[in-house]
Amino acid sequence: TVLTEDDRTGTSIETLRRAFMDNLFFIQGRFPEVATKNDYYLALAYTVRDRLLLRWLNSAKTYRDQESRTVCYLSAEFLLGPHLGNNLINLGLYEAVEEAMRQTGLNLKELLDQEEEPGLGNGGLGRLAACYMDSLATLEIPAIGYGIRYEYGIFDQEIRDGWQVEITDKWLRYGNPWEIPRPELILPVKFGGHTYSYTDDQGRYRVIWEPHQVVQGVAYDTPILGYKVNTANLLRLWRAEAVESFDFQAFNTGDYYGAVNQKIASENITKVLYPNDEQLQGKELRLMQEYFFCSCALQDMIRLYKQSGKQDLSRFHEKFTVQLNDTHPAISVAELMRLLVDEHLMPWEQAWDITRQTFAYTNHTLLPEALEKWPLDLFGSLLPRHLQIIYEINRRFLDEVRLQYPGDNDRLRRLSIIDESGCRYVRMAHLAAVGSHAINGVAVLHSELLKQTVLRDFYELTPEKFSNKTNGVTPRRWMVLSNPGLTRLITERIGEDWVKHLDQLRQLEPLAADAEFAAQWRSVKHGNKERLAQYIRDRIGVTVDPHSLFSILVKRIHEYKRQHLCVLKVITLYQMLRDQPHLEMVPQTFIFGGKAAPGYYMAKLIIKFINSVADVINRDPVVRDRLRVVFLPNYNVTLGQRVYPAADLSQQISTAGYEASGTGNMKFALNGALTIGTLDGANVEIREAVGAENFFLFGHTVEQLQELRCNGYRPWEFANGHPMLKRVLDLISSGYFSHGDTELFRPLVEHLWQDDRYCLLADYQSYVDCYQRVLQVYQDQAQWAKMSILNVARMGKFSSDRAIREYCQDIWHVQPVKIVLPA
Ligand code: 26Q
Repeated sequence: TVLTEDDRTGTSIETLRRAFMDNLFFIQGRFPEVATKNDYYLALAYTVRDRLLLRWLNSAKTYRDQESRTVCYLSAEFLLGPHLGNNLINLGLYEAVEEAMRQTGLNLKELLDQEEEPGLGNGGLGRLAACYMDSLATLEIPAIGYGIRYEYGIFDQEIRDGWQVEITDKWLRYGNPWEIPRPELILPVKFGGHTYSYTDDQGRYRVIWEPHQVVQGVAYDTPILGYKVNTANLLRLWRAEAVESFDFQAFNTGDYYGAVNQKIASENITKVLYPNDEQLQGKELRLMQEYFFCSCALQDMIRLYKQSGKQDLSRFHEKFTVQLNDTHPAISVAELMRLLVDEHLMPWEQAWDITRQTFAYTNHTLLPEALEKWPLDLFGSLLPRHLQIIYEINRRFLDEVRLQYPGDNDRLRRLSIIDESGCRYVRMAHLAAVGSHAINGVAVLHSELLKQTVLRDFYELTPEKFSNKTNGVTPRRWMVLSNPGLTRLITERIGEDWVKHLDQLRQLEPLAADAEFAAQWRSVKHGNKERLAQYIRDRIGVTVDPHSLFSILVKRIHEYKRQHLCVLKVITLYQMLRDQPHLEMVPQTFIFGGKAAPGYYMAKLIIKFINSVADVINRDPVVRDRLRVVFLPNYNVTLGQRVYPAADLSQQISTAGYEASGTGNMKFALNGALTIGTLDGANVEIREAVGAENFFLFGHTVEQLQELRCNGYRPWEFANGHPMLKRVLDLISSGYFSHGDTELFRPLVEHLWQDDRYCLLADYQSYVDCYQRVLQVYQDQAQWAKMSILNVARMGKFSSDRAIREYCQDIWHVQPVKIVLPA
């Protein structure tokens, strides 16, 4: 049978090997003697891609024939991570390809390392979109992800002299074998200019938008394969180009330079990902990015709808359901209205009905400074027609509110899509809320706070729209691919069903009391820690002991996430060792990683702070082997895959009420780390799931913080009241970690002392006490292993499959569609 297998679709080791050599020769144009690792990587990627395309084309054809209802996930970010390993896992070809490479004298792991990850996102929100695409395909749900094909993704981070330095991410420099450009699939997007209205010959009021500039969106398609199914969905990312007529115009007007400038301006729209998370920047180019991809997505959906033979758009919402990943694509609400009313001549009321039934909105933040709002003049000059449409949406909306709450002008002001409290703004969350039939938060606590704070008035108006959809992560990438040791151990005991039905992990519960299993469990963890230790040695030249407790804090750097609280704890330990050089202490390794937004001064200072403290501690002979501190540069998906499996302790220490959900917390716990955390975001639900006795809880609750603040929070009282805390702060201020420089960290300490918006000092004592309990338990390795096993056994809820099932049932109302490959 091997000989009759097709080179492009066959899956035997023999065929894979032949196809691989073929691709090396005919696609890379290389013979083995001169091939580089990258040539080999690409030859393998193309081999895998062929198998993907078979499934993808069959999926597309099936969806088209069956006119399947389709989920469109609109997101400004998709943080996919490397494709090759994941696709091998999902195709079920990992072992076969590993063997085929071995027979060719190559090492699959080395080839996997060649792939430059597509960093088309900042952090949690973008990674969530990627996990959801994986689950949609695995659950065989027809879906399209729409987003932006940034030429430069999130910057690469280097650490020089302890400071973050940003390097541009040229992820496309060696080509991208996973995408298929669609140069013939181009759509026009207008910007600026003005509108005029007239009454057409049928007596209809019509508005024409005469733009100042037109760019075109070009589609780039990436297949997203489900796990051991034939479903491969579409991720369609848009790149901005100058319109076709550009060359022609240049020729005609003779203004060659001006025309080339125009071309560059067009292409700038999708040049670079904005590297800020959780803090808004009201930049024109950002608004252009948002509108650009939303317009392309909606035009594409209308095109697909019409392709299926229907001309009249009255059932658009039956064909498509659109999820808005935060407010970044919220302009879609106005854009769909514009397309339906202006371009397809639909009456306003009908268009509004369709629009509301089409969209649903996920909120990811409560931070006031992260809520998107656009200055009215900027908005109006870029999108004049949309501003008119938004005014009209708002006028009709506020009329309804007035009926329900006569005379309540304050409520009108609070609900209005236009913020008129000072400078006037368009509030994107309000636009999303008014234009959607469903609104959700991303963890139980967050959804509750959403209803009490940011969207309170909307909740009072339409409580039936609100629900919670607790985030989840894909076990394929975050367990099977990244932690093969644990995967093998689990599968040996309970079979392989758990990969698709993560609740099955519960079968591990009885094994928590099994000494032999626990020993194997610990040995898997130890192997993972050894590999991370090796990486740390290679990468930053610090030696860490894999027998020490690996305590890990990796995520974007932000004051509310409180990386510096952990540093205060580290300094506390250090202080104890200096006080009592012979103190017996559990050896500990603190590992940090994360990027700071380039313009976020405090976050960058925190990185410098971590590195400076690490420098002093790692050099000081007094600590001997009891304490190590490491900052891993350039934390990204690839590095996450190394880090989660090696963690003993997961640090989830944000101020209660600030972390909408967190998803790293889930990845850690699924890989057997125990959590030290606050009652924030999904921590609350993780603790509930694994059992309070298997979770290290500390810190003020949301309610306690509220009370603390009501009574006037005075951080200095906490500092003065705790001798150790005061000593720690004084040591920092003394310049001990900054070569005697008493200025360097002054802003940090001063800020804590005076203001401490995120209440580090209020939670310090509780954190330190809790840590003592952690160390106590860690000394009992059997107990620790038992808790670790129970954590994994009870984490099934946090699969993104569960989350996607909930979205499908409650919001999208879509059914799976089986894909069958032709015999
Ligand atoms: C907005 C306007 C202009 C420029 C950038 C942005 C921007 C970009 C990214 C604003 C926010 C983000 C990202 C937010 C984010 O990642 N939020 C996280 O979402 C996760 C998934 O729901 C949650 O688990 C985290 O708690 C939340 O912080």
